[in-house]
Amino acid sequence: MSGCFITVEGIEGVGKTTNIEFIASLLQKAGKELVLTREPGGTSLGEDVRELLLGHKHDGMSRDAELLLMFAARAEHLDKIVNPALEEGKWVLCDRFTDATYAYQGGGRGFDTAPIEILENLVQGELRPALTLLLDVSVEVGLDRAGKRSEPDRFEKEKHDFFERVRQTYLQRAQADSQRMVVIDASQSLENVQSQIQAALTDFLASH
Ligand code: T5A
Repeated sequence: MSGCFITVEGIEGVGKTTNIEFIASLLQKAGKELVLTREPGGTSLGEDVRELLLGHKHDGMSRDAELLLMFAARAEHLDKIVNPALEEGKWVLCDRFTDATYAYQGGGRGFDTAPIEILENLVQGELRPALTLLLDVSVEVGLDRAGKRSEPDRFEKEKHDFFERVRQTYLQRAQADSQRMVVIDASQSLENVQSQIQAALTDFLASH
């Protein structure tokens, strides 16, 4: 038996961390044995790579190095956490995955889709999320929320235009793959956001 892979995406401050425990609790109530994880990170090596990517020690890192570090962390994460859990029939809920690479390194940094697809196929084989919840807010709201919470990391230091391209890339991907990606209007109150999430999960669980 194989499990099910669900991801949560969106720009900075959209509410992924706030909502992920809620999503986990809904899946557990539905009787799913769940592994909760995140990218970049999720393993010892991946968390070290996360430090390199988000910290300021390597401000000005080349975009090639950034892209390859994302996929290096992902390769380890798939090998150690995600694939073993799915093979055991568990459900895996992941805070960000390869849609973030298309959005940040593709839309944000300007990489063509082709090199990202090559790395995606190399590192993931056929694995793709079965469901992706895309939490969407305007860049103004997202950055305002993120700024109130903590000091800006290496990505959060980017300018408004960068996040606008990230957001638009996410929305274009959702439009092109609407069976898998469900857009949640995360500008609403937390209660409203969670009822949209619950509706999307109820639909998904009815067929899985
Ligand atoms: N990255 C990642 C890439 O470039 N490529 C990749 O392939 C991958 C995997 C990771 C960074 O790495 C980049 C993208 C990222 O820049 P991260 O920590 O995973 O960083 O992601 P962040 O977006 O930085 O996480 P944040 O914690 O900033 O944002 P969240 O988790 O979306 O937001 P959250 O839940 O912390 O909420 C922010 C604030 O808003 C409030 C919360 O209480 C909190 O204070 N809030 C609301 N307020 C009002 N109404 C609501 N509905 C609210 N929901 C939340």
